[in-house]
Amino acid sequence: MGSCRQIAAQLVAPGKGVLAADESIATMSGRLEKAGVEATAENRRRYRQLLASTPGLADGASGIIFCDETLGQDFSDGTPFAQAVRAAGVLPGIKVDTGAKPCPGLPGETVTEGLDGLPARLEHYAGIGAAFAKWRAVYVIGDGLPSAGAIRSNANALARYAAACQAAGLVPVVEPEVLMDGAHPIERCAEVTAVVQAAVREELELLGVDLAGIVLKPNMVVEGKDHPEPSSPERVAESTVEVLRAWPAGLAGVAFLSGGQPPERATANLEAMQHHPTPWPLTFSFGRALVDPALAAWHGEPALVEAGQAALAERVAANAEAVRRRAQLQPA
Ligand code: 5MM
Repeated sequence: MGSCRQIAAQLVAPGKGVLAADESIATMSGRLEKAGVEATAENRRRYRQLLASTPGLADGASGIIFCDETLGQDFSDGTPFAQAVRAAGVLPGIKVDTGAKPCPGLPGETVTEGLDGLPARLEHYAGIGAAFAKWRAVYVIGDGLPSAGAIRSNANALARYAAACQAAGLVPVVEPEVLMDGAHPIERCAEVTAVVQAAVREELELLGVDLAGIVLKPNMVVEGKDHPEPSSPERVAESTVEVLRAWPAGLAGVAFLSGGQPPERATANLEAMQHHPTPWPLTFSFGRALVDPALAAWHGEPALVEAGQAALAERVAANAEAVRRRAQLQPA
């Protein structure tokens, strides 16, 4: 447990956040094709190498999350991904869920799967160098949704995953994501996020998960993406922190997902969070808000690897700068 606490603290260390580059093969393939890149295993590998070998990545990134395919791949020089990023000062993580799947009894909702055989997979991932893991549960806001069944089932799976990770010496990143899909106001997102997180807390407690050895990866509290009026960063920060206050001071830290927000908005919201004194650090574990500009700049061209890396470096630096504001606003 001691090492989980230490690694969790490293992941949310002041001025750093986590890069989520763990899109499943299907999601990554779709994003490559949209960028005009053929969706092959080799192109997915080249793209992840571009991200992971970005010069200076460790200045703002404490960790990088991969999917199973990438963790089994090597850099072009033959160095396995996990070793290559460790050598660059970044902790490798692994997405261990097998996806959000439709669930009988819960029409229109999903329960995230991946518990079968999990302890053996965790042992394997730890053996090849992973320091932490990630599991994402997804909740939709709709008429009567999310249902109590989806909230409870996903919370239970997240807790079972987290307990298994800590038993294997891997830090669990616990990701309950309330989606931005819909036209709901920010208040509805706050209400749902609070209920979802309360269930996750209860299940974590029931399974004896050490909160000082996990990183919570929640959504920011924002209005639905079809809502006519975007909330200000100050409003998002206030609403998000208010919901998070239910977590005990012992939690290692919070690293937000970006959820489809434009990169600059996610950064502005993250910066606004730093104005609120909290017992735990508030940082980033963004996927799209960090990598979308890099993928667009590279779009598969070998001559544009540096341009892609520059785009990623720019977003990582902006978010690291946002979280560094905390030290100025709240001197220890
Ligand atoms: C990077 O995408 C992750 C995996 O997605 P799929 O398994 O659905 O392909 C995803 O879990 C991601 O880590 C989080 O959603 C955070 O990413 P965003 O883009 O929301 O910041």
